[in-house]
Amino acid sequence: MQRTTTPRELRHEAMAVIAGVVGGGAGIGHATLKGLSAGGTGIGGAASQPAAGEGRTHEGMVWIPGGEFLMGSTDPLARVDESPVHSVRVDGFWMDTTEVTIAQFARFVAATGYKTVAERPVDWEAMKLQLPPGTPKPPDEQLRPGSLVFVPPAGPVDLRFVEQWWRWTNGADWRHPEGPASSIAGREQHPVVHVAFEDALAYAKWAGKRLPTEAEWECAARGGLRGKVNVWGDEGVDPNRCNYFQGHFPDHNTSEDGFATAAPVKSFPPNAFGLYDMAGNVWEWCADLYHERAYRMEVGSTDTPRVAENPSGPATCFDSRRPDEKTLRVIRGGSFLCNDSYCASYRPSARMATSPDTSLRHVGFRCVEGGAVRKEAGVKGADAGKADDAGDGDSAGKSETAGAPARK
Ligand SMILES: [Ca+2]
Ligand SMILES: [Ca+2]
Repeated sequence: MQRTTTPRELRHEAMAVIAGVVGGGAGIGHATLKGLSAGGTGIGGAASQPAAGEGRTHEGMVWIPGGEFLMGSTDPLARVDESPVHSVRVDGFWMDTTEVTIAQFARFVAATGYKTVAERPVDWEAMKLQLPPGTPKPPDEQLRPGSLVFVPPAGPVDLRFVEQWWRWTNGADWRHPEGPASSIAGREQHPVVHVAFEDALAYAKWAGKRLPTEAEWECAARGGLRGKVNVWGDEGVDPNRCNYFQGHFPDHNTSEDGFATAAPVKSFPPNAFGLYDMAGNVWEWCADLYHERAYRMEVGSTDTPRVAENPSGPATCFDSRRPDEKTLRVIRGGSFLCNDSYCASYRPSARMATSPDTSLRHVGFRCVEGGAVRKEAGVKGADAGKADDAGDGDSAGKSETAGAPARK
């Protein structure tokens, strides 16, 4: 399996890179954090569709019927954090049919003056608290605003070392996807990228929506198909299905699907629920904290597994590849960089963890509205618009259902 080699750069990891911090590490994340010097590492229910609220039309959204579905996968491509496959029941909800586009995000920024994380200078005082003690402060020019841009290497590289294709780029942000010399002209229908978790939350709040829980996201991606490998069924991926990476990753992209990077939304067929790009194009932020044993904690004893009701993720975060990280959030769906030799994360069950302060060329989001989520830390954090307010302590066993309705 290609378990350890998916890029999950942190903004502060990027700072560690440019700070020249050197050290060892077991997982890609920590290898990156410590200077990139070491790698190694069917919907059944029939919830009725509510009428749109006063003044709301749910334009650009589709109703996702609630019900019970099988979450997770044991397919040969699946990773250990996708197990166990378990029954989950979610209430119905509205979901954006596409990733949030540049045009939509531009309207939000025009209305609010919002500045994304990538557009702000790096707060070294805050960042150094997350780095190994004694990490030297990078030169001031390297604390200027920026983001991580994919730059393909000239030839084949060791896939353990993500710095070979991810480059910290001053001036890269949602208006400048490839760096300061690039622009979004003509790309209004592309998904917005270089958005950190709090940027996605800010947009969602402005739009009167929220980020999906991981369970809602997977339920929606599966489109009512039960236990299938891909959002279209069990057939393998091909260039007509979604925007992913054909060729030899990361140095030679043959772009048989027509797109070397992000594609305009709706460039590929929708799933059975009418949702576009739930496989590939850009990754999508979810509300939940990432925990690699989240499913096992959710279902409790495997002898008498219980059906998870509107789960909102664990109260704490854990990723054994970077065990010091406490605020990692889930991203879903894979991206234009997914390749079978690397991560195959266009599968609806694939999970990935990303630091909330990180923005990347291939990460965006979409929003939901309505539904019901349990009140737990994962969603509380999303609801409060903060990325780091999850409580400490092992959350195993804390999966009691509160039955609280969603914020909206
Ligand atoms: Ca492609
Ligand atoms: Ca996507």
